[in-house]
Amino acid sequence: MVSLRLVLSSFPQPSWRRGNAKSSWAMASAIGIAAGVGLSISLQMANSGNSSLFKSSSSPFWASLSLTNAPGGALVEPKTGVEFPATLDGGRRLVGVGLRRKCLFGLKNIDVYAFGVYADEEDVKRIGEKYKNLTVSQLKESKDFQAEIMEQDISMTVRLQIVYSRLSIRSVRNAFEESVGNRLRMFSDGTDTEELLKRFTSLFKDEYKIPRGSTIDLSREPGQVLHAKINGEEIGVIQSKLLCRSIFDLYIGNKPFDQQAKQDVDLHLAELVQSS
Ligand code: DAO
Ligand code: DAO
Repeated sequence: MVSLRLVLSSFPQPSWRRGNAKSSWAMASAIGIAAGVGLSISLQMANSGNSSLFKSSSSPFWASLSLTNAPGGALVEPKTGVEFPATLDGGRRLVGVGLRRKCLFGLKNIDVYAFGVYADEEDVKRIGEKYKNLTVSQLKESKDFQAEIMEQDISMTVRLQIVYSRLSIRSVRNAFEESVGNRLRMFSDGTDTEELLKRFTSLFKDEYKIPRGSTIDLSREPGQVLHAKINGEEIGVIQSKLLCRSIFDLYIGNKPFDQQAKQDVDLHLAELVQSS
């Protein structure tokens, strides 16, 4: 029996994500389809807080993560309905989800991918040790803490789930050269950024296919090593602190793709530090 797990995004979601009309539409149509073919639907109320993964903890961090949760701990990006697991590779915790949109020809915005940001719990706690005297609301605003998360050797992953159905490798390469290329130049201390950019974009082989539903994991591993995987298969590894920083800056830097996602990440990292 297939069970569809859906989130009622219209329920109050103060710190995690706000729902919108689109996800309500998606939910309504999913219900319609499921009813038509006789699937069993179990509706998870967004604020029920009954996640089996998190219910054993009473800390504010886990409590707020369970707001949009389904059994097993998965979380849903509300505008696209894309689901992200609560943990990756054991110790990496989901700390925010968001949406990458792109404006085409100055005319219309397309939803390109939903993303989830994951950080290694132990690494974050280690960095957070010296901020223990701050409250969660002070820590989530701390530029020093944010800069350390960005630059220190903290294992992190951003998972991209493609939602745009006509994505070519060529357009990925172009977008990457623009978004990451700008940041490489901005943060460079004199390193040859063009060479670094080419080294990375040469990993995007023309024969790769990334249809809607594909998963891309970009991970910072110990020693500032960037790993890229498509659907779980490694396509390349590059050691570069500058490249790691430039990629994570897209999601949690000063001009992130999704401002709400960055705020969620800042809050949940702060709660993670204070949750022990
Ligand atoms: O249809 O050619 C087109 C326009 C597509 C724009 C896509 C932007 C790509 C953004 C980066 C995706 C990274 C996985
Ligand atoms: O959204 O502008 C952007 C850049 C996102 C980073 C995309 C990295 C893609 C890495 C692997 C692609 C393989 C085809």
